Amino acid sequence: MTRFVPDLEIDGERLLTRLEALAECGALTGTAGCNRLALTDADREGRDLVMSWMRDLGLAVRVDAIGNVVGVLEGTDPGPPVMTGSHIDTVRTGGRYDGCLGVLAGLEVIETVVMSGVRLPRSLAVAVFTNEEGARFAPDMLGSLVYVGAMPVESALEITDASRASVGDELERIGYRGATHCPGEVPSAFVELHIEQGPVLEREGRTIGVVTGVQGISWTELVLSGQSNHAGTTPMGLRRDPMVPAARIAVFVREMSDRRGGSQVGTVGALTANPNLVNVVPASVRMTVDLRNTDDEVLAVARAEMLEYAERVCEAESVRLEDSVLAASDSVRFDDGVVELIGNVAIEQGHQPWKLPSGAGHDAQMLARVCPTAMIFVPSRDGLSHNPAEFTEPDDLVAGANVLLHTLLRLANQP
Ligand code: HGY
Ligand code: MN
Ligand code: MN
Repeated sequence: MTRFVPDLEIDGERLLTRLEALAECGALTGTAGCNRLALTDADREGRDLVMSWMRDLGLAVRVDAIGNVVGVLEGTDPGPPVMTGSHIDTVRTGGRYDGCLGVLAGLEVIETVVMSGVRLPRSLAVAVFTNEEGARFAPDMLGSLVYVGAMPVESALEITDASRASVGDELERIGYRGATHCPGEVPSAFVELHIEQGPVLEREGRTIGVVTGVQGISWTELVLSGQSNHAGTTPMGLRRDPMVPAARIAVFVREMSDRRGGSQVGTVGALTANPNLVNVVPASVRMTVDLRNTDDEVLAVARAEMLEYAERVCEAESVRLEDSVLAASDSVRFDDGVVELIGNVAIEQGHQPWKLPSGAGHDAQMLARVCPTAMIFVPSRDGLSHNPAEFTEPDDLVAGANVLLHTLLRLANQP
């Protein structure tokens, strides 16, 4: 017998306590934030903690070949699960809610169902996807990309970080190179709860955001090679200094994004000189360019314009330019039915939901390739994220988890 129990609510205290406990793994001392880069010891600590909660709940827990962890509460009927989840890896100076809210709220929803004794037709699954951030191993959303079959696991395992450590070796080292096959089981639907990481919900005074899609993302690595030389003895006219075109490119990315307007954003987040010494004209400079836009064609033109400019300024300095793609994901439009369901559930719970696209990348944009998918946002204070001061009001965290609960209950009751 299956029934929809309208009065179920999550245990807010349990959710908030777990968010605090997870934030201790890789805590950035003196801040509220975390450094839990993918596949580091801190990431393992966080994974172990979340897996212990899944096991204590009696879920069937699987670890797949790219380290994705999936906990499943079996339904009464055969068939694919309704899935939720997100990631627990962070950037080096991350906050405590980015990704973690989606994983722990998903676990909380399942625990609420277990404690209620309600048996649902469909299974409920909560996933911890590997390396969503892409901060250590590019591209981002790597675990969910492999889960949906968009990248062979063999290729993903060979990806290396700046110290040449590979994903495969690091998974082995932390004990998360699992046996479960990739691609993973296609869910009947996927819903991800996440902090907005932007200023919109706070500006509009809304608690619940219904996410309509994710913008396109392009990450490019540029390596500019000139000639290292003595800072004091080398006349300016004889220099082949890669730092000069690098600086010009960084300013160009800002000016091009401002000029294009609309949803165009551009960031030079990483720039390293080699040998990076005060009295040496650099031999080379490695830098990254993150461009995003809701329109894939405009994004492609913006990237081409940036590369054309980079070639021009490098040539003027007799500097060699090498460019490579670190990440490229098209924009994604979420499923109208799931978007509508989330909006209806939010309204039933007394909210005035606000529809918006996501500026940040999420695992949901990969799951959207294989099943009906959408996301729920809750506000970020001052729109801040990828910053230890990232903060969302506890009431908003709990409100988002309750909208997730009833969205998943509806989906799990569907034949
Ligand atoms: O870069 C992103 O948007 C995500 O945080 N990985
Ligand atoms: Mn995230
Ligand atoms: Mn992030």
